[in-house]
Amino acid sequence: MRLSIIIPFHRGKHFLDDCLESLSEQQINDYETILVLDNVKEDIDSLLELYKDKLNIKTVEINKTINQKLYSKHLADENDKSYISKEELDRRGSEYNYSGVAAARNLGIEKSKGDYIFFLDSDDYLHEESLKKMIKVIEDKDNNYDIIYGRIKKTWFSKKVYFTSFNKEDALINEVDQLTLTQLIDYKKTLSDIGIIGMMIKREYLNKYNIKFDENMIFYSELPYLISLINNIESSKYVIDAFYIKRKHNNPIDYPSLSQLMSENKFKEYINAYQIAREISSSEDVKEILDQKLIDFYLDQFTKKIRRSSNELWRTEYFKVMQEAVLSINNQVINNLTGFDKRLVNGLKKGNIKKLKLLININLGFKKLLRIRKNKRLISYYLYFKVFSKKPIIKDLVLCESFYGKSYAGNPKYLYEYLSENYPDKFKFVWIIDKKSQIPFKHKKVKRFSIRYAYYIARSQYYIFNSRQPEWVRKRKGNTFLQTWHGTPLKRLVFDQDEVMAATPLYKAQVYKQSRAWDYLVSANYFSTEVFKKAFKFDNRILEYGYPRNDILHSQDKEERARDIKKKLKIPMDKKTILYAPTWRDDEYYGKGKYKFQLKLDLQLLKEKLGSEYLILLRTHYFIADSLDIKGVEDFAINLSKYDDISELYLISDILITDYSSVFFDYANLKRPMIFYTYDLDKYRDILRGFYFDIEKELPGPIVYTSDEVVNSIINIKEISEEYIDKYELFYEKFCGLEDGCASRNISKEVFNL
Ligand code: C2G
Repeated sequence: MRLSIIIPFHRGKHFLDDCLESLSEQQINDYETILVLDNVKEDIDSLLELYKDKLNIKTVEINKTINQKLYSKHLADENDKSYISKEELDRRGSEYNYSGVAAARNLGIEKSKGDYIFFLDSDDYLHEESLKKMIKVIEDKDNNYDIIYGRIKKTWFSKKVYFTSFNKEDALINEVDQLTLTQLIDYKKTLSDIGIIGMMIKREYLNKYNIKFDENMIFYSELPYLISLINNIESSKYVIDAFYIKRKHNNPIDYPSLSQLMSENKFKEYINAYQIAREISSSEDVKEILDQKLIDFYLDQFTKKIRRSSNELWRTEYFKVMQEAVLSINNQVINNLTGFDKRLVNGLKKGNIKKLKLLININLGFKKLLRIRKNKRLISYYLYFKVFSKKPIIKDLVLCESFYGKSYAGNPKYLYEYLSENYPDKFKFVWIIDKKSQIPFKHKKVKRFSIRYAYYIARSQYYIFNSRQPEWVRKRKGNTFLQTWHGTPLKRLVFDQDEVMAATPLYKAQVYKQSRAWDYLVSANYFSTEVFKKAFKFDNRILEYGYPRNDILHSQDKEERARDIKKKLKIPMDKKTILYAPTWRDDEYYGKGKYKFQLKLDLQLLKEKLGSEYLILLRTHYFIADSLDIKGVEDFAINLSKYDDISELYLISDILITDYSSVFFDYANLKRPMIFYTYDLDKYRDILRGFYFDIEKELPGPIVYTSDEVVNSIINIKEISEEYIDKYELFYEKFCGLEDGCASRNISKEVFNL
């Protein structure tokens, strides 16, 4: 047997699927895959069945095996303290639900037969040529390398998504092509990044020096292991184009990575791993690199814990551990430090926690000042925590926000207007809004993240928001948070999303934290209710009364309102109107909340074919930063992307063109025709987002892919509407069935006890 691939597995079947699939694409033969099962709770039988023969998979169950034969062998070797004890194994089983990768990897190696060992993690995957390239190098008789290692690329994405846009040449730009093992260690940002994944090692070499993972460690066993590996190395090689893809985990709630797991012992183990690694290292250069990284850890992370952590251990027990570690490091490393860094390290060495705390405060305060100069928001945060949150909550003060302060619109607008009109003296209102919108009734306006915003977000009793509040906002006793949300979901949300392709990959963890503060969540239909419960892991009160913003679509005077809006927008009354309101694309952005949009509708063509009868109203999503180009069609197209409230635009539109946006669920309340212009359907549905239902079956209008088809659909809109009558009925029943024009009243009554 040439090669043994060692994979420890604890949880995350979807990760493992990608991992095994990537192995099945390797162009190699004569290998075995050792899958070490560490307290696995998921059912992976069918997955294994699929790959078992192809990948020559051998499974080993860690608990069973250690308890049975191997464990007695472990015990027999009493001098060998690196093996896990039965008590420890059981303890870990109950505390973490697993035994740890160190034990799993040792076991995997023991059970394997290959001449070379390759370390692959079950949540990672490989480029199809990686193993072939590595084997070629390790079998090179002229050089006789003991260890070879490839290029690790990090990603948030699944294999399919990652390789869709992968280009080998691009991946190698700015990469050095020679890298010694010492340089590799230096290259890593922190001590915890130093590891052995993606390495191929000769078994002969491991045996010769009896190198094993220290099973006493849960988190950081790779660091000392790697150091003992390289201590005796004579010859190793970097294979730059053997790509190992390491996945970052975007769902630390259900599938935390090792680095995302929390434990009381973690810090001590970190220092312990460093100390062992340093002690056993035979290279002064390596020792110095490790020392430097320990100092970086102290300066970047530990000092913050001393200052802020609510856990006293950081200032007592852990402080001593840190001090002891730093006391024994190379003086040269400390001598090279300058300014505050040097003083902070010396402060630690002296061990006066009071003085050190003062120094840290000055240092971090100074750094903060520099940051405040660049980022004025920090003053607001500071006042929020230090001053405003300490003052009492103001009774009946209601804070409203729609679309992150971008517009006066959505459910909060209609709830606010209902409350203002019907209970004029009961509440005081503050609107978070960044532009100069006209807002009726008595209220105050504040800009998002301003100092006044920080004041009201700390002191309001009620919040009515339709999107997420900032992560740093703390819910106070006495607060009521009404989250109205902003649409019925077609696109998969939060925990139902396999991938988070948008600009904020840690979206799942953020939303989880934010949604814990919501007391009420508004749902427009039973379908949304079921989705929200699961997608947000939401178990507070869900209000099923329809959407307040849809009340006007059922109002008696909607014709009159439409005329007024048209007049205000100077839209000629003799023309029919088409509203084009597409959504945003998760993968096309300049940055958080700033998305690109390219108009794929041929306005020139539409004008030519439809211009005599229609006008088109263009409306981009509030995340879109690009502005639409309507040069040459100004007499046919009106850009209303900046208009506050899309619900008013529904009233004045005879036909809607959209794509995957939730606008169609609302527009359907009017029972007017809809066309779905989904030019990028395959990518959007299968890669970017995923849908909750089969749009081909359920949407109450034609799904089209070209501007020509859009034009044809509009020309034949009468026939098309008739064709879709039945589907429209079903769709209306399912998504608009709860709407009766009284959502604002019903929700207000319940939330505000009216
Ligand atoms: N919207 C708008 N103009 C657009 C698109 C959307 O004004 N061109 C508004 C509508 O009120 C819509 C809301 O923004 O209902 C949400 O937009 P979506 O396109 O559905 O996208 P998203 O913000 O991702 O919300 O559960 C719903 C989902 O979260 C979708």
